[in-house]
Amino acid sequence: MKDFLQKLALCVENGKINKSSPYPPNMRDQDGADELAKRALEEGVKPDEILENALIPAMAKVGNKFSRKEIYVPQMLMAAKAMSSAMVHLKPFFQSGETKRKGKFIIGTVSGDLHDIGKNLVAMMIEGGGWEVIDLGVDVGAEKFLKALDENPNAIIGLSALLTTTMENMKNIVTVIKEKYSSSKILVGGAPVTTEYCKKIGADFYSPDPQGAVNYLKQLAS
Ligand code: B1M
Repeated sequence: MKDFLQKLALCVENGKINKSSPYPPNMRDQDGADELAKRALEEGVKPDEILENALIPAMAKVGNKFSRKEIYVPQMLMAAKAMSSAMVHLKPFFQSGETKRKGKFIIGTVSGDLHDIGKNLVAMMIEGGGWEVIDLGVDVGAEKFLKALDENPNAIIGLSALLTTTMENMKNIVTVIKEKYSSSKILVGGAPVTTEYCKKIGADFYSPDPQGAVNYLKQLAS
């Protein structure tokens, strides 16, 4: 069984989505994350075992390689897609409550900003880290974040910003959230954001990349 999960982990690490996917060329015509996750469940492997022993370690490896600049955005996106194709089979078990997730994470790109590639990568990595992700999309203002928090009061919040012109909206969102939920944890990121800026606006943590975000959440959950 261990071999089986190792194969699945390798598919995620290398971005092998399913059998018909031509990427990566050296895994052509082999089963991908889609088929292997489905088969694992059919053979009685528990969904949380698949997540903990295959998907999460594979995505952590991907995140670390990306942080070390050993792989780039396209490879990371393929890995995230492979992970998502496996998650399709696992999700019903998590949604039914039969299998528990580590917690909830609400993420969005701040108001005025339509960039979502980095935000999506962070969301996918965090989902791959075993969390339920509520993705509010782009151009998200304080009210929408508050509404999501009202519905999920213990969730951790993630704000992404790519534009220097609208990153100031991050400050307003953090202020409004902290006014109502003073103990909430807010993680910020995006190209123009820095640790200094994070401190200045009263957010809790800045991560330059998705793996740092995953590590922060892991630390909060322990
Ligand atoms: Co725009 N754009 N863009 N753009 N765009 C930039 C950001 C810009 C730097 C290009 C430039 O001029 N050199 C510039 C901003 C300049 C500035 O603010 N100082 C810019 C501009 C000006 C604009 C427009 C205003 C252009 C115009 O219309 N005149 C306009 C704004 C629209 C709007 O948002 N209101 C605009 C539009 C667009 C497109 C729609 C065409 C497209 C976005 C498509 C999309 O996202 N779906 C686009 C793109 C693609 C870019 C560039 C080329 C690439 C951005 C990107 O996706 N990078 C960008 C130039 C560049 O960066 N070379 C640029 C890859 C992505 C993986 O990185 O998002 O940084 P990034 O995410 C990283 C980290 O930052 C971190 O993790 C990710 C992986 O490491 N991270 C987090 C991100 N969020 C995080 C959250 C976290 C933690 C980590 O915790 C919550």
